[in-house]
Amino acid sequence: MEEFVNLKSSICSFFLLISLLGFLPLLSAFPLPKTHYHQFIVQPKPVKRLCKVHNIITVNGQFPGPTLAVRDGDSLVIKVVNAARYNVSLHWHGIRQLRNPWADGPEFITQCSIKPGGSYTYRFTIEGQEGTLWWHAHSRWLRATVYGALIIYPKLASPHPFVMPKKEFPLLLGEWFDRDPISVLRQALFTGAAPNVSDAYTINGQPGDFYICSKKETMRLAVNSGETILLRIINSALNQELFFSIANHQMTVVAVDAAYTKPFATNVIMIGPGQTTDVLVTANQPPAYYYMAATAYNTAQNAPFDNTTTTAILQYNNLPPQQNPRPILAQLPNFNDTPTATRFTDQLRSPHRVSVPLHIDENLFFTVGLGLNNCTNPNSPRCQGPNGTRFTASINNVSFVFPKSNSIMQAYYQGVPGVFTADFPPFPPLQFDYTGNVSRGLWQPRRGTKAYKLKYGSSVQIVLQDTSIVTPENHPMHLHGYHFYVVGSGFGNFNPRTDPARFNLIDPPVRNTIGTPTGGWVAIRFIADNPGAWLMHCHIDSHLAWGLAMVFLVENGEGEMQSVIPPPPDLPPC
Ligand SMILES: *[C@@H]1O[C@H](CO)[C@@H](O)[C@H](O)[C@H]1NC(C)=O
Ligand SMILES: *[C@@H]1O[C@H](CO)[C@@H](O)[C@H](O)[C@H]1NC(C)=O
Ligand SMILES: *[C@@H]1O[C@H](CO)[C@@H](O)[C@H](O)[C@H]1NC(C)=O
Ligand SMILES: *[C@@H]1O[C@H](CO)[C@@H](O)[C@H](O)[C@H]1NC(C)=O
Ligand SMILES: *[C@@H]1O[C@H](CO)[C@@H](O)[C@H](O)[C@H]1NC(C)=O
Ligand SMILES: *[C@@H]1O[C@H](CO)[C@@H](O)[C@H](O)[C@H]1NC(C)=O
Ligand SMILES: *[C@@H]1O[C@H](CO)[C@@H](O)[C@H](O)[C@H]1NC(C)=O
Ligand SMILES: [Cu+2]
Repeated sequence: MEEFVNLKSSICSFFLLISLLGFLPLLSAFPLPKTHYHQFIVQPKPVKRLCKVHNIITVNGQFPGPTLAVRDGDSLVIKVVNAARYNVSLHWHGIRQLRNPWADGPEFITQCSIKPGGSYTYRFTIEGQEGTLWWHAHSRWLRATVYGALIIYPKLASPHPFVMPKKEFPLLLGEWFDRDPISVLRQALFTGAAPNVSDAYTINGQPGDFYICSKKETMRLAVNSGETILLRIINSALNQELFFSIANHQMTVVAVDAAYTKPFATNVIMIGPGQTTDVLVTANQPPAYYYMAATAYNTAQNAPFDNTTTTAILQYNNLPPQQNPRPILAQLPNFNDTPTATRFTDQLRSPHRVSVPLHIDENLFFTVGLGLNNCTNPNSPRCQGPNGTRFTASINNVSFVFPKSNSIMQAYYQGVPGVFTADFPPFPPLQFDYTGNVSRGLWQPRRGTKAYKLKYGSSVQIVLQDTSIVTPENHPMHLHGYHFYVVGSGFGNFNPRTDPARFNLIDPPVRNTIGTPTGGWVAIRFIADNPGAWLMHCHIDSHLAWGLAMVFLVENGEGEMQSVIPPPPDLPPC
């Protein structure tokens, strides 16, 4: 730690000296990347929400956790100390972690978790990324309360592609359980039924005016009439896609998932767990208080969901005297308004022409969806899913089972057999009418810890196809270690003969998490230029727990800079 401090203070005095001498132009001509040192203590903290005190798991006692703010090119050194009673690991969502899967975080994929009393230092460098990302626990359901924003500013000399407002605010949308979220998961995994839904949504940890005992703490943003602000909206909810809007104000979308977009104006955004959306908002309405609100976009049929609404307040400074400060209500779409969700996502475009891979080496077709496991004794307390079954989920009919005693990356790197197999299927074992009336006999997937190997540098297309098994549903799919181009999407079954002709190969958006439309498909492309073991999974954590995941094993390339770096000495023991 001492060397950190010394290094930091010497860098600081260097900067101080330079600026004192008035050499700022020199500094911006040769911007120096910085290393940011942080200590994250994972610890319980009593927090009162909805009239009750819960001892939640936090980082440094903060909820939401600390915001990390860095520049492109900077490095982060984050010592995570586990002072909680759960195993924990942290994931830096959307950071590419080039050649450095050891810092990615998902437990049993790239590392074993940090045991209570243990610690692990995540070290990584931001390479060519700017915008809004976030970090969260990637172990069981700890991310219900263990999350925070990760903001990457452009390098010193390089401007934003839009006029950067003076004021900016991260808005972390979350989900609050009026009980210990780990026990909610534990109960669901025992009974086989769907987990209890949350009791509130939150904005920066606060439920807002529409919930009991919450009004005093509602999150407020003060704005001056006429000014423009940047909102960095992050969906950190555990299990729910959300609509977000602001009363009487349009939003101009400028980035998603730390990738800039062609700006467009909208009254509402749809944001899935794992995704981020940056919007500009101009305070161009009569001075008053306006609600910012989020509520569920829910596509699963006959399934209970949290149908409450969270709010924060956009409040104008200098209200005229006697102005009634009761906030103006925000308009939100109906819970199942798929046309509005689709209209929003269909508008996303990269700002300019981008270099989409045109020649495809790996043409993958993945069915994603739920399933039901039959029980020998349907009356068992462990079979409380529909008609005495247990819920499951799969990709290409393989329900992913996490290893229990090693991580896939360590097993791969050290050549330890028996942890996983590299035979994940590139297409479903059976062709059927995926979004039609699927015969009940096909609803039970097989279990497996399977990875799919990719050659370094290969160009990959994945068509993610939702199924109607149990229910059609929008699944927000997240790929670790990469971002990808979203080249096309549609409803019904993907047609390989006609649909590719409509792909956007000019200016498709770049993302790290993409919703598979309910009863539809989405196509993504990327170059496999980052060696390592990379999880792809549904970011609805109940689906992840049921097995909606798979792993890409990207092999080392031949060049010196194309191989995974050696694991750090303090990687947690398995
Ligand atoms: C933590 O993980 C280890 C295996 O890595 C397991 O043996 C232990 O029971 C876990 N502890 C808790 C508290 O979950
Ligand atoms: C889930 O909800 C049911 C019904 O409200 C309740 O009995 C049960 O205790 C809840 N589960 C947990 C883990 O709190
Ligand atoms: C929300 O769901 C509850 C039951 O789950 C129901 O009683 C209530 O009417 C619903 N509210 C709205 C606004 O749909
Ligand atoms: C459960 O059984 C009932 C009656 O046989 C049937 O109508 C329903 O579709 C079944 N539900 C599921 C999810 O299989
Ligand atoms: C779905 O197929 C089953 C048998 O294949 C049939 O009994 C059922 O009526 C069909 N349901 C619908 C909605 O078409
Ligand atoms: C599971 O049970 C359902 C209805 O009871 C049956 O239609 C289906 O074929 C069974 N699936 C398997 C894999 O046994
Ligand atoms: C999935 O695999 C199981 C077991 O092999 C089989 O019973 C089922 O029909 C398969 N379902 C699909 C959709 O391929
Ligand atoms: Cu899902």
